[in-house]
Amino acid sequence: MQPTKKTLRWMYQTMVTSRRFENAIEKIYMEGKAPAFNMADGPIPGEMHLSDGQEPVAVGVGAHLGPEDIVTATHRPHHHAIAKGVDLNRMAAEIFGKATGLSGGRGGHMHIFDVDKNFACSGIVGQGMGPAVGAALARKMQAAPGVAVAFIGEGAANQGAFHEAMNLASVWKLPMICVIEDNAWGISVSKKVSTAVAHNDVRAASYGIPGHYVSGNDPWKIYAVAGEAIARARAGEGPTLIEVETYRLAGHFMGDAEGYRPKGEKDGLFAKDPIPAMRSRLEREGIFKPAELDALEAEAQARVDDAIRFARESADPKPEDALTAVFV
Ligand SMILES: Cc1ncc(C[n+]2csc(CCOP(=O)(O)OP(=O)(O)O)c2C)c(N)n1
Repeated sequence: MQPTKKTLRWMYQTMVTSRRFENAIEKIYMEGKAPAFNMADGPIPGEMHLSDGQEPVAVGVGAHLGPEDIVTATHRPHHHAIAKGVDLNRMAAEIFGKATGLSGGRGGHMHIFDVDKNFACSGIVGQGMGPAVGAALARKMQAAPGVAVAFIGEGAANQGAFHEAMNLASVWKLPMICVIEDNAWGISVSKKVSTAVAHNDVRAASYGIPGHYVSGNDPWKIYAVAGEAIARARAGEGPTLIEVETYRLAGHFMGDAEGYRPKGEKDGLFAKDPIPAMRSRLEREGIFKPAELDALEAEAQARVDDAIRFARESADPKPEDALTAVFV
């Protein structure tokens, strides 16, 4: 299964939008956080986990998803949210803690919820597995169209919730896909010392379902493997487990000194940055001319600038609204 030119345009532009958005967030996040790094200061309070380098996973899978499909993501959710079509202005406002944010500024960057787009994420590692299985079960019981995709990190695959959810998804033959983003690190802990198997796709055997490992952070390969798994789920044939090798170009969160990285690792990862790599393949194969790609990038930047402006100019939540939407 190969992406069409139209799909490739969307994939490339979505990757660039995600990266430019994060570049902007990264800069603004540091405002007001010097000389002492206090997470609560500045226009973007709280922790910040960037997904730079992991964009191919979001677009390779997201290219197969429609509005009826559900995505549960992680504490590193921006690329997934953008690929699922979450409103960028309201997402930016949520990250800034503004009243116009998706949750009125209550959630922040790790809690991007968009009911209209069937998108959710959580700061709790492995949390999205249960809701993805629940959503897939609901679709099946209601004979409604739609698959559920749970994105998790490779660290989360050692969580109990992962195993319980995969087992039930298989027993009930649910339209669910688990996509593990293997960026090699769970905070500062290397996968090599935390995980008993080299690649988590082999764990699919424990649930009697297909498992696939995709190397190289390659958008084309991810697209092909995800397409097969999603078609299988739509056909009522049950879940699939996919692990994708990807790269975390940033620290675990902003403020991470990354002293645990072996010397030279980052340089090696930046040399494999998937965005310039995709651009050069698109040019080399004559799929897009450089000027067309420049135009796609300019459009992505304009969209990001607009979202940041919207977030900055939005009002803070009012103290008297603090208890709205709090269930007691
Ligand atoms: C249940 C739970 N345990 C621990 C944490 C603290 N924590 C936050 S991120 C993280 C590492 C996650 O690693 P991984 O799943 O590989 O995702 P990545 O950060 O690499 O995207 C941990 C342990 C948490 N948020 N939730």
